[in-house]
Amino acid sequence: MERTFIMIKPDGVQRHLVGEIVRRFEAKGFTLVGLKMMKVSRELAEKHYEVHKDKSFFPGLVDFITSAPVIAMVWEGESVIAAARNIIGATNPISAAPGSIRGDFGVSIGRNLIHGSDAIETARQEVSLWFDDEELVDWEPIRKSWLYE
Ligand code: IDP
Ligand code: MG
Repeated sequence: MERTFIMIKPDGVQRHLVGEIVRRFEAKGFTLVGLKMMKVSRELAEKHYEVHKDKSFFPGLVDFITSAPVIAMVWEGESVIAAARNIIGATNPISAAPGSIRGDFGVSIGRNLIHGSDAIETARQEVSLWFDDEELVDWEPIRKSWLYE
């Protein structure tokens, strides 16, 4: 079963949207297999966003991600990586679809509430960057046969 790394960014925590965001992934049908609250070190933030290190917004992005706690999560399900990107919405909340998290709760690209892995390989890398194996829980949700044919 596919897994993806999802992080509620400091603005999502500060705006008390943790429950609302978790609810959307649960209600859709995905399974939570890892969750922790943490203050992110500069080292981890820089590694996570390494692909953007030459962009003008990179220093501000690292400052932002390290400014207050985040909620790091791993969610599991069929095609969860792509589905989570849809639940999250476009990078800029102004153009994110209504009904998506960024579309419903954000107004600024630098405060877009949530991160989600964008592909199978990045999901694998990000899950192992943020979580040790023993922090992830294998379990069988009893609703599974009501979610999947
Ligand atoms: P994504 O989060 O939708 O995958 P990316 O293009 O990978 O978007 O950018 C990573 C993060 O960098 C964004 O979620 C956002 O927080 C930040 N970011 C991207 N572009 C800008 C920008 O133009 N200004 C400020 N922050 C930006
Ligand atoms: Mg990205």
